[in-house]
Amino acid sequence: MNAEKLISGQEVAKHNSRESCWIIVHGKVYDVTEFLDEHPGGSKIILKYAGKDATEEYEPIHPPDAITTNLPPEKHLGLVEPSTVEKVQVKITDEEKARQERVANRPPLDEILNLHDFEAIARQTMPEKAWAYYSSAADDEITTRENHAAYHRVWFRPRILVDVTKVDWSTKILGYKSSMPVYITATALGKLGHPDGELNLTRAAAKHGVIQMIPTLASCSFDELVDAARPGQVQFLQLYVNKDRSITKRLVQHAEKRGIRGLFITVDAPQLGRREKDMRMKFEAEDPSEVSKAGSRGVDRSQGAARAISSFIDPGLNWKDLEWFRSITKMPLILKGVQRWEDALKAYDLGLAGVVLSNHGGRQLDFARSGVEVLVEVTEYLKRHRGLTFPNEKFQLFVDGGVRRATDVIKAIALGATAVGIGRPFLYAFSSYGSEGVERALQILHDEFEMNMRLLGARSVADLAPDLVDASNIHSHLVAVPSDKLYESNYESMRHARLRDT
Ligand code: 173
Repeated sequence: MNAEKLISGQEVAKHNSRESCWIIVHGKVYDVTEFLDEHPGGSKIILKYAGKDATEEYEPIHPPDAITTNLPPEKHLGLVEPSTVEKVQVKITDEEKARQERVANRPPLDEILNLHDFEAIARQTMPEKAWAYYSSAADDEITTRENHAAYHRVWFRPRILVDVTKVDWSTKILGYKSSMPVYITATALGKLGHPDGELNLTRAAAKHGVIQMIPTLASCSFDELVDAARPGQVQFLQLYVNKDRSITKRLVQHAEKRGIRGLFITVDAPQLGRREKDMRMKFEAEDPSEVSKAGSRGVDRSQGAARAISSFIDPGLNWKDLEWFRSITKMPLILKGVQRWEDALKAYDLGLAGVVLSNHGGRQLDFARSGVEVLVEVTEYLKRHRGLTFPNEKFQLFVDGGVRRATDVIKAIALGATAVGIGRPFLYAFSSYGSEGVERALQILHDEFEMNMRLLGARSVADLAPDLVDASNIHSHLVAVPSDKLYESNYESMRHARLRDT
């Protein structure tokens, strides 16, 4: 690597074609000519920045070291002389202007009363592409809606005349203190929503004493997120397993060295689901004439933002690999994305620390069941086959997907979960309000816990037992349930393909 060499912006600008394509990212110049056709997101987007500074486009959708790990050192040409680079002029469209106005008019945080509110604000104020990426889910989005709806099939059986002057909903997750039975689950590409990306989560988690699960595909670098943690702040890591196991091994061992307390291996994404809102957004962003000119070299239109950058994930990952994970790390291993009791039982028999009953926020297999429904099945069968009772310190059950209220969390805890993961609502909170938004979201949950624990007659998490809920309808997908108006008004219907403008 020519770390010292200084290159002028004018020199970079000459290399602006498919034949010779240089780009600037974070002040460094790279020759990406030979990489164009290998770029998982297609060559067209790189060519748009040929000879220019691509940092702003690059940043939200790549981990900071993506370029350095994928390009051989001889393609790292040197540093650009900053004063010589012309700023890429981004055209501000009328739509963008209108959006910025909506951002300026967002309500003050004290008017946000629940987690649905963050979603409603984000939907109106986030850049369209970011909203499409975060909110989208697989196929007809049946599972993503079911994730929330399933909680409506669980009803409470409160205890009365319990002294609830003091209530305490703090707990332990994998042995680590948490101010509530909630953790911030992993969601990728945080900088699509806010320039500080996942750092917003790290900061708010510290203030509220909750645990953050760092995603493999964070927009911030792993070390940045660990460095930003306060002394003693607990973080977990979500892991996508690379086809190249040496990369995964390095990542895992580095994480352990940096003090990560639990490794959540994603097992529900051998291939990324089709999220049509995300895909259509990309499709519409293309100029159709350009795409047909580019022919087979054009961007693969079948991909959305997520799919385009997921090609490193190993679809060959299987049960036999778990022994290898145990040989490379002492961190507790948890499988994230378990969807049937048989697999939970296997994980238990292998001595893993737990499982997350999850369908990836409905973004993978449509018609996968909700985590809370699978929870009921798992506790029943693990009791029957191994005599286990839950919550269980040695084998912990987690649930994520569709959680918007402390009552949702309380239902899952009463049914045997140790804690519940929340993803999108925190993303929406920081996209509109930065880390203060996440703090507000956590405060709202705090207030909801306090009230609902009292009203249920539960003084502590230990009191949250199955007798507090009636989940007898959980497996029935046909019962009429009153609809959740706040949620429904945020839920965005899908669209069909449209005729081209002529
Ligand atoms: O759900 C996702 O979008 C996701 O997990 C992912 C996977 C690969 C790249 C980006 C996001």
